[in-house]
Amino acid sequence: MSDLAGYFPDASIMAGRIDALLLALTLVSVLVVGGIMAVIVWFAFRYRRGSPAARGPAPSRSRTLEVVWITVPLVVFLIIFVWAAMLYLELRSPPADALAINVVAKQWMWKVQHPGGQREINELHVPVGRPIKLVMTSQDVIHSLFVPAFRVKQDVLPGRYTTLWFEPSREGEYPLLCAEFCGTDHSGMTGRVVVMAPQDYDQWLERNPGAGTLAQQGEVVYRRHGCSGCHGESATVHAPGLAGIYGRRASLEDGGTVMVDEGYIRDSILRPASEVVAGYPPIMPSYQGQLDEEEILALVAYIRSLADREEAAP
Ligand code: HEC
Ligand SMILES: [Cu+2]
Repeated sequence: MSDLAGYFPDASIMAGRIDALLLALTLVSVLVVGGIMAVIVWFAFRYRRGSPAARGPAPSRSRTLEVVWITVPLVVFLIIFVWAAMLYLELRSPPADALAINVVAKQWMWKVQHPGGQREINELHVPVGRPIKLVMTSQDVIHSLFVPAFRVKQDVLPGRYTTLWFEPSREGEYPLLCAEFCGTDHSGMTGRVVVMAPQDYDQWLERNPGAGTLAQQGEVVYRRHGCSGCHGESATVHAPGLAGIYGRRASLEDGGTVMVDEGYIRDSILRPASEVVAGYPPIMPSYQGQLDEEEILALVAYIRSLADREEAAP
């Protein structure tokens, strides 16, 4: 289905499929409501006062009728359930090659960090035809990022990362909204997504250089806050090396293992005592209150970039 009467342009590869599900659900609901309304009206007319319709005792049971009214709705709703669940799973699993872009929400704006270090506010530039994964967090209250043209919406929470992915299928500009009431200027917390041809996107990146790539910005934070004093190769403290940890499973002191992703690295920095790496003393200080969300995301990008290199963390 295209564009829902021009009101909601459809600009991602998933949009058409989400619309199809919505349309099917609406049709089924209309059929059910319509059927019940028709029977109500018919009964009201047929059994109106003074009508000669038979009013003897109703048949007490009909096995066929019971079987039909149990199985037909069951099958219809199970089909919708499986259909929706499969679509939902796909929407929840970003492709591995997705371009990761960070979003930090705050009252009342969207701050965007690109891997190349480019930053923007209330605007999100993305290339067409490439899966994009947004790693999002909030600096204050709960917000929700909503791009109707892509049919995606995800809550953005303080204290943790949530993700969302989409693949823009059409160039153009589309509204970006906050869909969770977040205070006085909630209604003004809007922006736009600009979907560009890949070569235009590359030019845009070049025209807006940041202070180095996000990973380089993270390295600066890493040195400034003394992480290298413990995690560096020449450190005398017994601390784990950070190269190559991203994307692997870490063994914890309590015997469990955990996937090293953005959320785990964030927790390691802010609440080091909550997940202590097996074989190391719990001496890492908490950086709660010393780093803002953008710096933490830059640190995550830096540690992630170490995964691609062979040598240990500097
Ligand atoms: C005082 C020494 C010290 C400092 C400073 C320090 N760390 Fe750590 N860090 C440790 C130790 C020891 C561990 C392992 C025990 C644990 O998990 O708490 C660790 C664990 C970690 C882990 C989990 C590693 C894994 O293999 O799963 C990450 C990520 C991390 N630190 C990042 C940082 C960052 C980023 C900074 C700077 C903002 C930093 N650390 C500063 C000592 C330190
Ligand atoms: Cu908001």
